[in-house]
Amino acid sequence: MKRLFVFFMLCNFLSFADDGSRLWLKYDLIKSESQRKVYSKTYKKIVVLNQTPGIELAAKELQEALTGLLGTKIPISYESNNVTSSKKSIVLGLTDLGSEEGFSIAGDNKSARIESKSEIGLLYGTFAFIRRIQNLESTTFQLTDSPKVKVRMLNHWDNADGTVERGYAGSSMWKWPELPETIDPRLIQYARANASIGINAVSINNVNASSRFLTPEYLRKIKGVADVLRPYGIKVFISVNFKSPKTLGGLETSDPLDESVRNWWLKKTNEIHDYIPDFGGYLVKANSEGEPGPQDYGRTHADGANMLAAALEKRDGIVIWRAFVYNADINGDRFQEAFNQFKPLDGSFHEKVVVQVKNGPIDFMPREPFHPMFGAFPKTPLAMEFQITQEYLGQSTHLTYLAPMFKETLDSKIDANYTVAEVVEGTKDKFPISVIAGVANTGSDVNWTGHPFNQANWYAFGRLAWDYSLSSEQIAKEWTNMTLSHEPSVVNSIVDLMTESLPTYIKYTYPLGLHHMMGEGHHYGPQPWLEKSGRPDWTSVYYHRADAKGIGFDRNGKMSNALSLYSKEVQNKWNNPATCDLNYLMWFHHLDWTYKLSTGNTVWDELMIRYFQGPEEVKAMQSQWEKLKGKIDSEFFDNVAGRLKTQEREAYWWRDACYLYFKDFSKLPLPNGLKAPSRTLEDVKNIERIYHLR
Ligand code: GCV
Repeated sequence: MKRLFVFFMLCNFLSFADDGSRLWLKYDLIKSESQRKVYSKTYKKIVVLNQTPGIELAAKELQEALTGLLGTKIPISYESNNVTSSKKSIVLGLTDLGSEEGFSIAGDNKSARIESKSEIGLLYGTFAFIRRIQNLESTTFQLTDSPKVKVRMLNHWDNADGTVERGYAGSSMWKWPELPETIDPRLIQYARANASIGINAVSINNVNASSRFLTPEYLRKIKGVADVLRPYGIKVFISVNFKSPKTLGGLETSDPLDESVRNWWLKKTNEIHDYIPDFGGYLVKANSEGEPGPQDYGRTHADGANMLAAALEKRDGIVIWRAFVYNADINGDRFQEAFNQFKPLDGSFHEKVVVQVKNGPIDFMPREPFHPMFGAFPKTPLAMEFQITQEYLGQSTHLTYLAPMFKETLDSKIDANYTVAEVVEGTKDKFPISVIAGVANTGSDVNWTGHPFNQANWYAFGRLAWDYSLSSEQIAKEWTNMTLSHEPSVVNSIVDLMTESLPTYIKYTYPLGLHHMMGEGHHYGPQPWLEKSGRPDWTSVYYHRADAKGIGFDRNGKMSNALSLYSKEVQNKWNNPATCDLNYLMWFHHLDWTYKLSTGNTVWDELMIRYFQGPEEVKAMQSQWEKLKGKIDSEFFDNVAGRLKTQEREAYWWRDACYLYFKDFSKLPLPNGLKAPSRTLEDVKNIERIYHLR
């Protein structure tokens, strides 16, 4: 037995290639012996004061973590509440103080004590404690923490046939054919990972929803997943197809004001609770991109949402109703659609309804100004919807760390007093419900997320959903320490790469606030020339509006009035092209190619400088990455090195496509020192065409 243990320790030391499946919960032996000693001297046993299944789960997680990190098996002992001596122990116990999901930890060089009012709070406290050790932090500290937002949720866009809409990490993790009889052990890993960052809700299926998920056959399967997630404090939501009463229930209509329809939803809701007693509620995409909804019956979004809320009246669950709606109007501005449709409904939603709004007004572009609905709905709780999966952000081949983007939106000021985060949290308008959601980037890939660095985006989303005041750098540092290395120079280099990755990506794709110029349908790579699609607002020319004079979408009165949807303070920040944040310039202004910017360059020159800098920065990222060879896990290293090569090729693809296309409008030369590519516009158009071949 002893020999086996030594072998295990040796493997740990030699650090075998890692397939990434353990995410940030690696628990590999801490390399520095002196550092290990600090912890092993202090923590010799785990003392559990209240023996409940939830606390046992936390104690076992702690034991597994310490065994791996310190290389010694720490025993768990169960003691009564009146234990007096807790020397050399980590004590886990319930207390009457604090909030439901919060916890406190006090530690010194003799012991540590993790306390919470609830079992789940103790699990969160335990993961926070483990995180401290994974980050080699001091044993002496006091920490009291609780989540700022109540529902911290992943939205899976997983389909009943096992595909994932906008998924870039394999197929669905939910193996529908096998469920519920066979439970994939990966589901437990998934639950642990989520609990470790405080995620407490999961919507299980695509918002472009199939009614299949409401059949008894599928409810049994969803129950199978819910049962695995429950001990980790995670509630399950279902995305519903609004037409289900008709398609599934055989009713004549799905009109939300029809009594038979209302009864159908009530009965269905009761049936769901028979399978999943702690059902989280419904997530709904209605009257958007072809999905059915209340407007099909001349009713409003509030009528639809309130009907579902009424069905949940006697339950804990809530209705999350998405505001991602827009009409095909060539003369309109998609930017304003959701605002205009929902604004008259402010104050008419049932108290169990939260309206979920994407971070920006268009559609998860790499950089969007915050959605103007935040701050303009004092009578409706608004949920934040981020996209963790990188539909428009390099999918699984570009290294793009998203925490800075999440932060940019959350930290945006809606007026002189409040930030977007405070609106979502409910501090501004005092709502009892608050929700923050991220469209998940997980799939069946061994490492869960395709690009190994995309794990960091899942991690960052969870950490910010728990506490939006954390900095992107701190989160990147934590994740790197837990996933890749403790060596300060290595950590600094990786954090630096992560921090610079989004600005670099934006340079070669959407500089100066350009948006929505990606390939049609697949949304991969550039297609700024796209001028005909199923709808005008699915084209690129609708957004960049390039012409012989200039480029950009004037939303300051000339092309639309969208800027007027914001508070006076925000309007004043963005309404003048001379002072508008350059990152948002083309979102609000159409400027002459020769317009002089605050940088001293003309619009054309500045755009080109950025487009040409982008790929060079990717090359610099590659050199920086090469220096890490041998210093981090080899499988992780090789995987990223390969993807960086693809990223470089595709950064040039973006650059060349945008330069070659826009130059025919501006008719201007490249700024000094920049060399035109040898390929033609037709060459780059051909690359995109491949994606439409059958
Ligand atoms: C689930 C974008 C995506 C769609 C997605 C939609 C939404 O349009 O391309 O795949 O559909 O957003 O958020 O509903």
